[in-house]
Amino acid sequence: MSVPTADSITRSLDDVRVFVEPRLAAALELSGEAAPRLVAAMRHALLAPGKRLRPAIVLWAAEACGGEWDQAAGAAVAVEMIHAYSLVHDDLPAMDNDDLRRGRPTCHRAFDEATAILCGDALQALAFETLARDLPAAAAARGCLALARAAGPEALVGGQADDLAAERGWIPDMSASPPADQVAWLERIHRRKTGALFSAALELGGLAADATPDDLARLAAYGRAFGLAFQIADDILDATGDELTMGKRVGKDADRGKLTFPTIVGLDASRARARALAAEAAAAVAGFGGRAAALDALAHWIVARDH
Ligand code: GRG
Repeated sequence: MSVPTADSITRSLDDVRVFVEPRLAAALELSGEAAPRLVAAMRHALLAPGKRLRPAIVLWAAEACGGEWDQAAGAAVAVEMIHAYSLVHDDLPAMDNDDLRRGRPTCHRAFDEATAILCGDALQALAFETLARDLPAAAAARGCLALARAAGPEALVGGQADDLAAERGWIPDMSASPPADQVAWLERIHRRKTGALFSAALELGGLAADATPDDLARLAAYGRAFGLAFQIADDILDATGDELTMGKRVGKDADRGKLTFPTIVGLDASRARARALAAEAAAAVAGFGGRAAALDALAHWIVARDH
């Protein structure tokens, strides 16, 4: 498949936003039992202008497997809720202590710390409610299992906890270890902290479209390569991007002396690895043919983006 232009993937992501954002807003139309300040914080976190990569991946995975976007809409909303919750908690003073997210004040800045904690808690629970309600029963059960694993102690939360442990000196410092060990350690963090949710998004899209085991295996292979490509690109952008385009603080990894791909292997080798992984991801879904055009385009774009 040909390498996409930045314009074509931007248009495809725009289509996803037009489809998914009203559904995100509708998911937050809660009964009067939900506390108004909490709901306002949830709206602030979930409806802020994100790239909506994870919902896009859910919808495009469903499309690759011959499904319709409508079948996968609830799964797309659920994954974005988990992602938004993780960003809110990651930004908290006890974690990264950030002021800017998606070009806006972070949740605890716009509201307060306690409300931001509760906002994350509520988004996480609502994600599973949405998934359980919107998918057919068998797909919902498998989908909840996949999402719970991706969000849990062996993935998102575990990766975050180890990242924090390294930053705070609770585990031995890796900086004196051989570069290959540092890369292996970093990949293990990213596979859990970032990659697992992308993999869950792919699986959920497949499940919503009633994918075959072979199709799910292709999506899983795409997810493994894509997740790492995304993270290497994110590390490169943290080192080279600007705050205005990114909508968040940049250079913070270097400021904290954190291990990143560019600090271990340099910018050129990081770019080469990210491009190789993008090609690997695209190859994994080549068997879907034209139905995986968007996933193919996304893999190439993710390593060439500027935000
Ligand atoms: C607090 C349990 C818990 C986990 C936090 C998501 C996360 C784990 C930390 C965020 C910090 C970070 C830079 C993570 C790696 C890359 C990442 C997830 C970036 C944000 O994703 P994008 O670029 O963001 O898709 P938008 O805002 O466009 O959705």
